[in-house]
Amino acid sequence: MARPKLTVVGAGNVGATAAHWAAAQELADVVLVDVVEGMPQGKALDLMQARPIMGFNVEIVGANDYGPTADSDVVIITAGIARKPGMSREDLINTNKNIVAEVTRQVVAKSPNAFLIIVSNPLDAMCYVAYKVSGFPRERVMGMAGILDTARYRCFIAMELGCAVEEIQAMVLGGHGDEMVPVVSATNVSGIPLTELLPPERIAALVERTKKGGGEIVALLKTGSAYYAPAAASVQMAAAILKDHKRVVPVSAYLDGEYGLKDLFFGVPVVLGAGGVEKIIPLKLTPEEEELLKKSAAAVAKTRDELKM
Ligand code: TXD
Repeated sequence: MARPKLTVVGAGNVGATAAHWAAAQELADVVLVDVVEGMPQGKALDLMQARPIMGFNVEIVGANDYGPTADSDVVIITAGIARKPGMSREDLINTNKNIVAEVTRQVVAKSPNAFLIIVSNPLDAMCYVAYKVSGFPRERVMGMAGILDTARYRCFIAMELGCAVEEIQAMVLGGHGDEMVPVVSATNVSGIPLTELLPPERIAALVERTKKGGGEIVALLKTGSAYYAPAAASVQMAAAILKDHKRVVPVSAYLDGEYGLKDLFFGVPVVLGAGGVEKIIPLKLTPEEEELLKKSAAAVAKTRDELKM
């Protein structure tokens, strides 16, 4: 039986790291595409040469064209520019809109049945671009943000409590911007509500750090944004689809009335499996959380409108 094919467009920090992790877990054969001549080929060859040492057996190829991507099962799109200190994700909109539109056109011409996982920022708006340009059904177009933001939140809680990260169950919903909503009412530690383990002011501090989690790393790196955790989150989504894991995770999904929102990509809990976004799960929120989610939706809708699509 042929192995599945995963294409990663943009062989920069997130893309190359995603290729690395996908290959290391033998998830699929990997095609790395970038506009920079020789770079994706070089990274692919380097990864191929890591195989005898690390002991994984998949093919990794690099390309500057879409020929080798034909009939991909899943395509992760990371192409575009990343934030530098002082920039918001929204500052990237004009450059990345054109890049994501062009990449999507090329991808769908070769892989009409693929699932698209968008990573480029501003995330929810770039999902909208890929959705419109691809013409794919909404189950097959989604954005990676919620798994990453939730991982940051879980990480900060585990650090605070001095317990294993696996014990923290949580959800960060809404747009992938400063208005994202870590849902405290849905946060527990092995079933114990977080509110029973930490005082409100400590929880508020962890929520705040989560919301600014991407910016904290941009400020430290100075030349770009985070990539290890973003790549890991993207690969988890690809794995959920390729292996029909039916994970219940937050992703940016196209809403058509769910959560009271229409024609908008927004971070919500979904079931992610072989059918892509198989189900959007409604969540009971506190009135305060509802209010925060509304604010986040307004910010995402504003960015979508700036696309003029
Ligand atoms: O949570 C999330 N969704 C995110 C999003 C987390 C981390 C990074 N996030 C965004 O992903 C970030 O704001 C950027 O918009 C993308 C990619 O971030 P990365 O850190 O990987 O940026 P790099 O290292 O600059 O890589 C981008 C690559 C680079 O090699 C370019 O040459 C390439 O994209 N690129 C293209 N490839 C193919 N086709 C076209 N047109 C193209 N244009 C640029």
